[in-house]
Formats: sequence, structure tokens, C-alpha cells
Amino acid sequence: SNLATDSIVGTYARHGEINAWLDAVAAESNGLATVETIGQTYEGKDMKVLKIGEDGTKPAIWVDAGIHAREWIAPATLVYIIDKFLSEYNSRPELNKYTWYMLPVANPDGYEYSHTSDRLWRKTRSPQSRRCTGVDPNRNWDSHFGEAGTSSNPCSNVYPGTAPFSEKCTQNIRDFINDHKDRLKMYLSFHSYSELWLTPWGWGREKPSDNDEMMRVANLGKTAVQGVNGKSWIVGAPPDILYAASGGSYDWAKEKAGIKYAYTFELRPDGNASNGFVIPASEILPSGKEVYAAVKKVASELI
Ligand code: ING
Ligand code: ZN
Repeated sequence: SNLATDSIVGTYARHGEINAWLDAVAAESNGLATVETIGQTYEGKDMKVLKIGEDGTKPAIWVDAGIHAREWIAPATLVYIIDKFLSEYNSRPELNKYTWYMLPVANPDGYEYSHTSDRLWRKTRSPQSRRCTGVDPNRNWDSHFGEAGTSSNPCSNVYPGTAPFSEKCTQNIRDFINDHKDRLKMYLSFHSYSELWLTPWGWGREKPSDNDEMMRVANLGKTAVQGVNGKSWIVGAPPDILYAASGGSYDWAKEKAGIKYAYTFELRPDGNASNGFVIPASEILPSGKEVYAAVKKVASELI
């Protein structure tokens, strides 16, 4: 479209720009989309969720991105997907049978710090010790908290915090999801990088009882990704294809909130990249297209 608010699609926008864009697209959506502020971060930044579709009746799907600060392709990919949803939601049954909740920046304090001070910052920005700042917000959830893939050193990039949900950003998401969990059918979380479709569990090699169905849907998503730009994502559980990690958001979503289809994506580039968190903005549209195709496909397949 020719709206001025299209300008951040395809760019690595700042958190304030993304929030302003969410407000603008909601205002221009003729009631299709609304913004809900689910709380503030440690530094007082608003965490804004875009709700697409009517509330309270349809089954729902949650999508977040940017829980890790430096993984810039993830928020940018979700912004692209939101833009596509706003133009295609009403005409596509696989989209409009759900209400969608989209949070493009799940760790705004860290995301801004990665823009202003340290491009490779991963964690939150809450003080943890005299020397070190930040908790890994994807180790901070109440699912096998503090077990595999974490470190008790507050200076570590995988420090889970002193207790589950010590961080404002994870508390806010937890509370929103708990308020909507009866209707939530799928939980998706976008990270980068390595081009993986991660199935539960992240914490260990045990498999959920519905693993065959989790793998069926994941493989349909993988095929949809491949159909766009030929990218061949690997499907599997983190301990089998990446590394074990506990206290992750999607494990909590499935184990504690009861959301059956809980997945984590590792977006572009592939696992051979050397500095894969820093990739050109020209990757955003190709990433957005392949991930949009996958999200559409799996939404049509949930049972
Ligand atoms: N990767 C994820 C991480 O938090 C992950 C992978 C997610 C493992 C969830 C286990 C559970 O380490 C990145 N890139 O952050
Ligand atoms: Zn990550």
C-alpha cells in the first residue's frame, strides 16, 4: 500500500519505531487490529502486542520475536508478517479462523541496548551483580528452570536469573498468555540463527506424548519454507539438533500453559554463518516470505 507507515517493513527498526508503527497500522486497520500494552520492561518501555481479529471468540495463536536482543532478523521478520496479515487476513480462511497475538520485540531493553551500545547483546538489562547485567530471558521460564544449558554465573549469556520470571519482560508475556491460554492453540517464538524448526522439549531428550503430531506439523512448515526460496530447515528438538537448554519460553508454553503446538524457530542465516546475528537488511524480505508461508501452512493444519 502507499501508507507512510509501511516504511519500517524491510528495515532494522528501533523499538520506538516498531511501537509507533503498531499503533499506526492498528489505527488504519478499520477495526481489524488493535494494540494492547501488556506491561512495561525493567527500563519502563511499553511492550505492545498487536491483536489481529476479533477477541474472545476464535481460537488464538501467539507469535513473539526478539526475546534475544541481537537476533535482529526475528523482529524484522515478524513486522513483515504483520504487514502481510493486515492485507490478507480477511481473505484467507487459514488466517481468519484465528485471533493472532503478535509481539515483535519481547525484550525491548536488550534490543535497544544492541542498537546503542553492544550489537551482540543477548540478555535483558536488569542489574544482577556488581559487575554484570542481564538475565537470559529464554532461560527464565518456569520449565526445568536452571537445568541444562544454563550457568549460575550472572556474567554468563545463559544466566537464568535467581528464580523463574525474575524479569519483567517474561512476567508480562506469562501473564498475557495465562489470561488467554484457554483459546491459544499455538505458540511460536522467533530466534536466529541456524534455520531450524525446534520442537519440544528444549530441556532434554525426553519427548512429549504427542511428538508424532508435533513433528508432522513441523515438517509441513519446513516444506512450506523450502517452497519459497529453497531453504532447507532442519526439524527437531534442541538436544538432538542444537544443544539442550532449560527454562525456555516454548517449553513453558506447552508444559505449563497447555498450548499444544509450541515451536521455536531459528531464522536466517544457516548454521555455517560466522557472525550470523549481523546480516544485511536485504535478508529481511526473503526471510519474511518464507516464514509467512510456513505460518500460514501450519495454521491450516492444527487439529
Ligand atoms: N537459540 C535458542 C536459545 O535460547 C533454544 C535455542 C530455544 C534451545 C529454546 C532450547 C529451547 O539458546 C538462540 N539462538 O537463542
Ligand atoms: Zn535466541
